[in-house]
Amino acid sequence: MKFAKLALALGLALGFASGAIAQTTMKISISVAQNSHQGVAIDTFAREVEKRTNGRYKIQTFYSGSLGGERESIEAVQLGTQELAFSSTGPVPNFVPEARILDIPFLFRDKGHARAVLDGPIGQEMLTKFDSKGFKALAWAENGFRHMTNSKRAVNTPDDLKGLKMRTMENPVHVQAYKGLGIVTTPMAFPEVFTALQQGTVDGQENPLSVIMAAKFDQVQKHLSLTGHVYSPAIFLMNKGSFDKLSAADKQAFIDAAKEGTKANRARVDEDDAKGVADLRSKGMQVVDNLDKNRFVSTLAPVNAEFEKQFGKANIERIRNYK
Ligand code: EAX
Repeated sequence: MKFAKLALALGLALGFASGAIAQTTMKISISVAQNSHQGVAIDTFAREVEKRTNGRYKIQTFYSGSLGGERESIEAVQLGTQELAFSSTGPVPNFVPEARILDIPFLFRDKGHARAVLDGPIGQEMLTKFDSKGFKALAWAENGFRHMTNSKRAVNTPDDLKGLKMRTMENPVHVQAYKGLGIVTTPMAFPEVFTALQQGTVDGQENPLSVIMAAKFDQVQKHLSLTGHVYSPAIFLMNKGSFDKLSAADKQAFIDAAKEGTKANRARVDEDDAKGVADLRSKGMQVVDNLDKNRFVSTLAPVNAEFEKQFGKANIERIRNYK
């Protein structure tokens, strides 16, 4: 026992002397709670970075918007006051306009389609668009298919959305589309949403089941409609300067750690999607799970024509038809 302690002390002393355990600490943040698909993403990432760099890099994790909302976190990463952030693509187009195309409603058939596009050439090429804006985009991950909730009425058809005041993400594509559905849009950072719903500043909001559960929106929203109107990607972002300072091996370690984070994140989204409706019903929400999506798609036809002009029909088709 004594010997072990002595050996440990000696080892530590030598380690310090040779600088072998010099440690750099970096921050990563999310806007939702730790017990969520995003929490497992950054917790896994932090663990894997430490493991893969033999503890030379330590990742401090921040949850629930404690360092600010997603736009603020991305800004901080761009400036370098925070090394890393994990975010939905909500505010991303304000930094990297090329990413707008991913937030078009009814673009992806299902999660398998979205994951294949993001992991394939289209998604991987888009990751490189972040470089010139001060970011290293380490990997795509997932926020999930978004569904609508509100405190006023059951939403069965697009007509039921007319005049509903809904919080939206600070995302120009969402705002344009939701206006096309007759929604009164109120862009707002996520950390303010619960209070806005509670106080009735807005009637509703839209988010994946993972977020609705993690944020306990069932406490302030009565109706949920499984609109699945848009797929919400997520992304691991790092300050470009911080990334460039890493050795080649450490760069790879960070990228691989992010990929592990994505695996854990997607598995949790699948779990949440499987149990979400039953869970939210048991907490008192009234759920419309059989709406006719085609009616929403056709209501959005004029907006979609606009998107085809803005982003190029061929670019949209390339994503739609990706197998
Ligand atoms: O990233 O702002 C949003 O609605 C996001 O979906 C949420 O913060 C999770």
